[in-house]
Amino acid sequence: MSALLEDGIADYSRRRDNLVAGITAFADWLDRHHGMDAERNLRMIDLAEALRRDRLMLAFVAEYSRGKTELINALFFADFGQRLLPSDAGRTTMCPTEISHEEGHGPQLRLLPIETRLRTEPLAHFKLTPIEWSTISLDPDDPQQMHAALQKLAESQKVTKAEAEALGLYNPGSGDGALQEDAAGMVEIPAWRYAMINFPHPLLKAGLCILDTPGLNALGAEPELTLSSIPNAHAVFFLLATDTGVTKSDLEIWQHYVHRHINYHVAVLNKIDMLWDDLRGELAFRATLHKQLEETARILKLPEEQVFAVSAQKALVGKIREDADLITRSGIGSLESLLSEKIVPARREILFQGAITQIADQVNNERAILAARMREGLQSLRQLSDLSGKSKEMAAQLRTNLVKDKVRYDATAEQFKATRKAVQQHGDQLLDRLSENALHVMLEEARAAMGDSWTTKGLIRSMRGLSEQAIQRFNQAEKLSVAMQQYLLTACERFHKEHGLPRMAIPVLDLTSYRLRMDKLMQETQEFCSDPGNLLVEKHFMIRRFYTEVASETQKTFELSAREAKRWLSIALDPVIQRIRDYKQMLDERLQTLGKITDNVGGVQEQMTLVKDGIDKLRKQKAELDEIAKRFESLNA
Ligand SMILES: Nc1nc2c(ncn2[C@@H]2O[C@H](COP(=O)(O)OP(=O)(O)OP(=O)(O)O)[C@@H](O)[C@H]2O)c(=O)[nH]1
Ligand SMILES: [Mg+2]
Repeated sequence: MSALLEDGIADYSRRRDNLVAGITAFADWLDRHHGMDAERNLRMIDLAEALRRDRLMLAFVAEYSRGKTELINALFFADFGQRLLPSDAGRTTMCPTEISHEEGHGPQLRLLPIETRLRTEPLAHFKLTPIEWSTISLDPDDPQQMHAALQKLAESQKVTKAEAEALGLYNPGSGDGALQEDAAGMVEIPAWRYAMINFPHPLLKAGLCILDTPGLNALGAEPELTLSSIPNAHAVFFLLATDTGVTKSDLEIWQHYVHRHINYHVAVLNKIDMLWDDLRGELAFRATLHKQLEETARILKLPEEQVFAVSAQKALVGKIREDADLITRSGIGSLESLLSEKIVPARREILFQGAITQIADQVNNERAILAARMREGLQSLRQLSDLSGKSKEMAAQLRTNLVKDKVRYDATAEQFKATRKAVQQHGDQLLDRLSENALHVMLEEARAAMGDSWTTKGLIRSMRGLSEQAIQRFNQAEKLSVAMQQYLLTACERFHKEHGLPRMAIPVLDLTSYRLRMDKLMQETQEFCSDPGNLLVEKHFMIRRFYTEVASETQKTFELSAREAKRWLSIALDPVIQRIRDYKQMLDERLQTLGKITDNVGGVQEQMTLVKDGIDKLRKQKAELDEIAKRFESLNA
């Protein structure tokens, strides 16, 4: 593994660990000073856990035989001194392969049998059902054993045309590498539908997850890849080969599955070693390569900086033989820096921004609350010192004024109950819009509308209907989210303007990324539905699968947005309510103090000591919190 890439990933995991440590420190602080707030504490643990489990998904997408697997071998697995994942001429990787590290499992290869395609459950369901998979242990100390076990990824089997059709895998004449009938009337199909490799490589342990995909036809056959895995990957490497240039099916993959991708994507022109020619020399090579890079950028409509030239094979060989010149010449360094300097940091940015805004907002809120309480304490102290040596009437006058303030404040606090109720009602409605149940009803209705026949036309109609209804529901949820945030902001503003409470930072609930995901999914569905090719009766199987995946992806998006909304509801109100209560308590305490003085129960000095002690305690709490805040600031640097 290159030092650069290793550093990039190490830095990423170090920062992530620091962030987790910061969150834990804050949770601990809350626990000590706010007593047992179990729910809030659990939320912190959740957040820390989510960060620890965060994955950076990198997908390799291309037509078959462009060198995806070879590049993955060269980038990540050259240390094993051999070609670990099977890469060979012709179609090799038969099924999508996810490579990552999950704690709690030993190194292993899990394979989902192709026959599961006969069933209607989406792939996501199988991923959660270990019993459906074949598992083979991997021994990282024995590269031979690993190599042999991983050959399974290239396994295929021969079935009759009818069987292939039933599995939705027979699609004569569409694109390169389509599964064809042989002389005996048999079709060669993949033995496995999906593979997951769990492996303790440092990069994978640091949260990198790699998705190796098969070529065009296999891509289309598994809608989860095209509707979910690829669009949701953090970065996509799209591969081309110098010897084939940009073919029709390369372009189809690019346009359909990669280019519209909102996340980061680059094109990698592989196999540049095929242009190396000792007789023509370096200059001629550079000129040819330059021309091909320009051409690629033009066809793909991509800035030239986003087109990389490498030789995955020579990079792998160079690394295994420790031949520095060959490694340099292979161009692999450019992709390694891209990963360590751009992709990993960009992901870190997003991850940190999300977590830091969540936690830093809360830390700052606590700091603001402490600062306000300290200010109020000092104010009481000043008032008390003004009173010392003065008449009791003066204290009585102060008390009368304070009672008036308190009455006004209590009225506003009472009104806040209505705000709280409105926010909660909006929240409930919002969650209802996005609830699993609501979606289930929608799906059932759609299913009933199309009847038991699952006819192509019926499916298309119901898919359109489903997508329209889903987007409508999402819109309603988004509107509710805006309204409930506005309610809370207005109420807080009132406390600030009318009673001088400091302005509070209200956390923001932003559903934009989910709306983009919905929009894209809907666009995808509409395009699929209006493609006349998909109306053919034989496509019935594909449509049904697509429908299942659209439903499952919509469900996922609803679920994730609902989770965000729930989280917001559970964190946005508490600090405001607490602040309102704190202020009320402060007013009560002051009234009590003044009462004691006017009633001759306590001396001014005695009261001042009490207030001073209170301020000291707050100061200590604040110092601890400042330390925690500093940790977050250093993370942001
Ligand atoms: N000359 C040369 N051959 C390469 C290079 N990279 C890959 N190959 C060869 O190209 C063939 C296909 O490589 P794979 O890595 O299997 O390609 P793939 O894109 O994973 O193909 P599928 O798994 O079938 O989708 C293999 O024989 C590789 O050795 C390269 O940089 N130069
Ligand atoms: Mg491959």
